[in-house]
Amino acid sequence: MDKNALSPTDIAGGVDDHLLKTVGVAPAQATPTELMQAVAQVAREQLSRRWVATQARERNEQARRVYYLSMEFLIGRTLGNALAALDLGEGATAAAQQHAQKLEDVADREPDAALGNGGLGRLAACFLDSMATLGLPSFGYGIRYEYGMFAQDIQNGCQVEYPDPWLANGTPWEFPRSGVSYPVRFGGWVEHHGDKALWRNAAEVAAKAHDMVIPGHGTNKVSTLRLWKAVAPAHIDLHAFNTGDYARAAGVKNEYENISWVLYPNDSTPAGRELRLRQEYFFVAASVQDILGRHLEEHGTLANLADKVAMHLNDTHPAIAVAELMRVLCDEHGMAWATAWGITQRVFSYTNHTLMPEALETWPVALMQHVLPRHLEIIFRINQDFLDFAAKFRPGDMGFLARLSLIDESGERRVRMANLSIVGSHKVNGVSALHSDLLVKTIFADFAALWPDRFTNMTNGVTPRRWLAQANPGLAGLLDRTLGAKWRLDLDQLQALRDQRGNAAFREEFMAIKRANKARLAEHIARTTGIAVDPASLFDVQVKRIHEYKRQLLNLLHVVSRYQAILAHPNAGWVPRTVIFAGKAASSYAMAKNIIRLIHDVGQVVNRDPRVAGLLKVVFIPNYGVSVAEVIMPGADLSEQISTAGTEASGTGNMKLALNGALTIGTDDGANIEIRQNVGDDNIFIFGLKTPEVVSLRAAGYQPMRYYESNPQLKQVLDAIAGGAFSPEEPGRYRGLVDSLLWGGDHYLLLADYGTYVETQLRVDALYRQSGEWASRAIANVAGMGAFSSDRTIREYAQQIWGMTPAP
Ligand code: 26Q
Repeated sequence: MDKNALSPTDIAGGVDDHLLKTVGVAPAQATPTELMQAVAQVAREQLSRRWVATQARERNEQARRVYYLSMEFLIGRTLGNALAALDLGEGATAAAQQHAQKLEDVADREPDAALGNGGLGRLAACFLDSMATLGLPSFGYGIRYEYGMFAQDIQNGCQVEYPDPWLANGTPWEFPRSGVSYPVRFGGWVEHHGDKALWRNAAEVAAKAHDMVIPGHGTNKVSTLRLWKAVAPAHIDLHAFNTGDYARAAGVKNEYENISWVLYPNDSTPAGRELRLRQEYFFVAASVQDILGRHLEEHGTLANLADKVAMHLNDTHPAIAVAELMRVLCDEHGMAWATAWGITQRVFSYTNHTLMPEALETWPVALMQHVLPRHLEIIFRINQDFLDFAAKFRPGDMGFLARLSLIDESGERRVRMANLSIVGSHKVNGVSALHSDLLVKTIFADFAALWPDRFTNMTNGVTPRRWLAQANPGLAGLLDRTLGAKWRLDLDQLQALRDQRGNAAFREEFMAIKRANKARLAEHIARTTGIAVDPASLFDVQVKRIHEYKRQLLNLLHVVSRYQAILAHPNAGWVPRTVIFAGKAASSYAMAKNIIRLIHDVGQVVNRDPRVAGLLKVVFIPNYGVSVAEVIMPGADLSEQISTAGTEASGTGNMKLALNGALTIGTDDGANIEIRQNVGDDNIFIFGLKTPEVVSLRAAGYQPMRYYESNPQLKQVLDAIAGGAFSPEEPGRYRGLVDSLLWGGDHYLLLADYGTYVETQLRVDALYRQSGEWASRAIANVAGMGAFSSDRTIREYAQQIWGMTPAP
């Protein structure tokens, strides 16, 4: 494929060369970390070649490009993926062997690039992988956070957060582009001279580009992730510096550079913090300058911008780009407002990732006036034009206009970033069929009435390279032997596995691989929690951010029920289970942190009770992230996707788990519905209220107490938790948590779904006892997951939203 492909000898030689010259150690004495750095350098050189070639080609072709604007890219580790994409895996394995090391241990030394919170950030990383693989001319744009997602430690059962200094030892993967730097301005005021607006800013910071090269698989093409670092302008507070007041000079420098210091956690409610707004504008302003600069270099005019540039908004976090592009086109390039607006709407598209109204991003008008005075003016003008148009659609309907307005006028005036994104885009999408349907029926119904064709669906996907080939080499090997290697680039080929469901030898091999993956996961659990779990037990897995709507607490109610039921009926032939949780709680989200603590407290009691030994274990794996997920996904038997129907936009962990042969127990929510359609009703456990039933139950006046009073099993569970059975040293510890269910309205309807959930878990047991049947259904899950490759998702975006045709 690659005429520059390196032989194993070249690779081993390159590694030794880099150990000596780049890392600075004697090759014979290299530690695993040093070896990791040297192997990375060998890959880096090849990436660099591909980057230069790709850029030259796209420039020559004057290609249309897509720019994916995202505050988050949850990349994880790069080495394993880069070696696979560059076809250097075997050579690197051999090179490591020459140093008496295993490549797996070497790769383990790389820190995760955790520049994201969860699903949205990881989706952006999967999309980059697919854009590169499909050869789509593309850039990701984001922030080079000095500190990524916090590291989670558990102390006495409680989450403790530590900073994530992922750059402390440098990273071999970035290319600092010293020549690519743009000024980004903040604050001040606006002067109007005739019809000209002049923004007199108060402050300015430099945005410096740091690129990560994203290799495509099965192609020499790459994509670029360009991350911006904030750097104080050189002249900053020269006076303090010259008078020897270094502390003050450093303080001023920090005030500028803190913009790219740390990733904001996804709080239960979005924080209205000024620094977050500065972050959003900072990376948008730098990206827009970079994009327009490249366009002008290649085309010499902005008139054809929309023919050559697509900019995608990953949620509303970069929505200020709509106002920024208008500002640059009108104020800096003298374009007429209407012309600029036509271009802007053709350039932008927007993905929404949440239905929950309280999670929609808004900024106080007063804050925006202070930080971005010119942008606020532009937003007001966009709003005026828009409301004039909308008023003709439903004359006299003031409620309609108030809901559509870019400004929320109830209470403290706020800018609605979702409204700005919709008005400024030609396409708006949700991330699963149900979610996209609910968007136009609920939070965006008024916009859908105006512009029905603007709204569409793009069901999420995950990259099979990381989430199957890399994470699960055992299963990947079996697939290669059965189907050939092409499934990596054409995941629909997994369909052929359906024929293997009845093949006893195949089943046996498939389950042997699952057992080995479970043994590996059990080792990870032992190492990180000190708890010994039995790989022969059913591994029941719920891994995701801790959120009330995701209902980790419902899972735990089942665990406690099962514990009590085993005690009551010890000889009922229980299927041994290990219930595995992992996930981070936002630092300010008290209820989420309390749920983590309860999981630990239940574990403390259950795991030490000899009466349930061998039948039930509860573990919480600390510091969930991409690399931990790569160990968990392949080792799961059962995937818990139990959000209240209508709350989980899509989910992507559900896809990773099913792709690795876990059966799903889940609600009729997000992408679970499409997973069911693709794997078949018999191969998934769907339970609980459906979205319309959730709506009508709430409308009828949901009374959680009724379920408590009528279900003795549920009553026993809640009484035990509330009474301190799992916190004997502080019996009242979970009174408040239980009260929030019984008296606080149980907003996410745990008690309403509890009964069917527990029943369904018994059906899971029954199937697991028939190991051949279970294997057949697990295989059916893998076979049905072709549709959930992010390659399919990106093809849809390219064709239906970005106006691009990827190579077939
Ligand atoms: C907002 C304001 C201030 C600070 C942080 C935030 C913030 C940051 C991250 C708000 C939300 C997020 C992340 C949301 C997210 O991950 N949503 C998930 O997106 C996935 C990909 O589409 C879906 O699969 C999940 O269903 C959805 O929850």
